Amino acid sequence: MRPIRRDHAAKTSYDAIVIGAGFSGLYQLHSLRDRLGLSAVVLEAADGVGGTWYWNRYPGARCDSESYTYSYSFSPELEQEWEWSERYPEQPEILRYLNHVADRFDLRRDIRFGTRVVSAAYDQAANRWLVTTQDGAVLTAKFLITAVGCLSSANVPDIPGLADFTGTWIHTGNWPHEGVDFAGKRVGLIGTGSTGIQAAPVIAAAAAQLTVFQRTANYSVPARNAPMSREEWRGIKANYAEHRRTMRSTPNGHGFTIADRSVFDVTPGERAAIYEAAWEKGGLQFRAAFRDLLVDKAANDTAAEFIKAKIREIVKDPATAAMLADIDHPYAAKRPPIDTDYFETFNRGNVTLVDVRAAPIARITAAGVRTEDAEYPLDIIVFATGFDAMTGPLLAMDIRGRDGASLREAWRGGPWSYLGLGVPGFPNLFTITGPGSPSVLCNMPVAIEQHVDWISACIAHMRATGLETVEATPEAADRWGEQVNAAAAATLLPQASSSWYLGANVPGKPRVFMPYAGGMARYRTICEEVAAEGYRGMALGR
Ligand code: N01
Repeated sequence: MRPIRRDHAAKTSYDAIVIGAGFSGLYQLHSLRDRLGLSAVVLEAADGVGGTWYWNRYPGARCDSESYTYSYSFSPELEQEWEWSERYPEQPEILRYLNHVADRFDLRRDIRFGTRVVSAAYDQAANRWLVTTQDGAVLTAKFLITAVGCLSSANVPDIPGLADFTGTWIHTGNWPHEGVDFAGKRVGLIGTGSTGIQAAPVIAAAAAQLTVFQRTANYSVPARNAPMSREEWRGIKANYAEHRRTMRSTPNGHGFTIADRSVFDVTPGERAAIYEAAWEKGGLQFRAAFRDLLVDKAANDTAAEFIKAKIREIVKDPATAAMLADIDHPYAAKRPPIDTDYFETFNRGNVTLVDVRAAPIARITAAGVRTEDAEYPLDIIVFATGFDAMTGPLLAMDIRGRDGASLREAWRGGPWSYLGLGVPGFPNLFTITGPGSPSVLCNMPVAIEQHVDWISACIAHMRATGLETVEATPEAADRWGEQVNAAAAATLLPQASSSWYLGANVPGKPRVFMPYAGGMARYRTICEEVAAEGYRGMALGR
């Protein structure tokens, strides 16, 4: 029997409001509505589902998790019916997958598209969240769940003169749906993070000229993307349960485990052979070649040197190679990109690398980009300049908790959260993959499903026991903050001083290491213990 269609235009009161219809919001809606029987609505700014994969349509956009691991695990039927075409899924295919999920679980009828949330305020007397959308509508719910993603607030740097540019400029995170025609164009690409590294080879192949403006040189390992065969899929599908167990048991939620050996357990010759094999295999797995790469600088140096030597070997022009290999941070201390022919791209006759650390961009002119020592005429500028990560998407909304206190104010010194899930002073607000959780340090679907399951179980518990409010206590958030800091300090991650993990890419943003670096498996156990101990660290009210 088909469910009765709800008239969203008339309905304004729900048990739960979810913000965002990406990976998180879709599963959260399914969990609340179809498992717990709650009335729930998803408010989504875009005209379709997909979140990050709806917006990031830039050329070369592809996931760096292996496709069989970049999917939901909650439905064995879904698992069996979907096959990815490549080792790493491309953006259009991921968007197809998420649309398939939305249809398969009949989710669209409870999603309001084209609906941007501007504010949310907790009404203490009524124990309701009042959520206001850009068009002025007000919806209310007992529970408010943010599913806004970690990397959804595009960061366009405030470079003087951008308004004067007579060509076209685009941020990769807001890519036009109709695409961009690079044929015959002089293109400038600003940024060499994961996005710039994915986009550069594809733009170079289409454009007349590509100028890459590099401020911080970056490591990258070949993805070794390839089509996947029916045989491979048969094997994966037959062993999905085992794959999922592996993914849940590792620190990073991927389908591989970290080798249980130190860089210094092996001879230099053996080490070189291990790195060579990992380079040939490709992908993020490179960082799992030894267990101490992310915790011991001397160990990390060996991986860093290996990759730098590869860059010098691949890139023919020695000056360009030197610029690309002049990397100032430990390997994987910034999110490590993987690529398809990134370094090879600099061997093309139509590609130029410009060092904007040596001579920074002074301004954008009507004709292009002017650095402190040269002018680069351009038709198109592509900003691959990243995001106001993790806190940005939450603080883009005016969220107010008890007594009208604002989240922006509460987080003035950096995110203050318990488990990255709940914020003191903001009852019945849950933040999926919020700051303080493993999130971006984990294969995202694994982190997302763990959060959605935990939140859904918490709400089910409240309903079963007649609880009305759940709220992180300040003491628990303080203690968790100490654990987040300690986990980061035990690794080399904070050593990348320009990293978005630290908020360092956004002027004025507090420098706080935001994700929990203690590992997804450990985090999962902590969350399970918290729940088993009656939601330790959370105040529960009737
Ligand atoms: O952004 P970034 P991204 N002048 O912040 C430079 C995920 N992702 O979009 O390092 C000149 O990493 C900046 O330079 P610097 C993934 O988690 C995943 O590439 O600040 N340059 C840097 O080079 C990733 O980490 C996939 O000195 C400026 C670049 O812009 C995250 O998204 C694919 C500048 C920004 O790099 C973000 O990646 C793509 C300026 N004023 C992304 N401002 C997958 O494969 C900034 N830069 C899943």
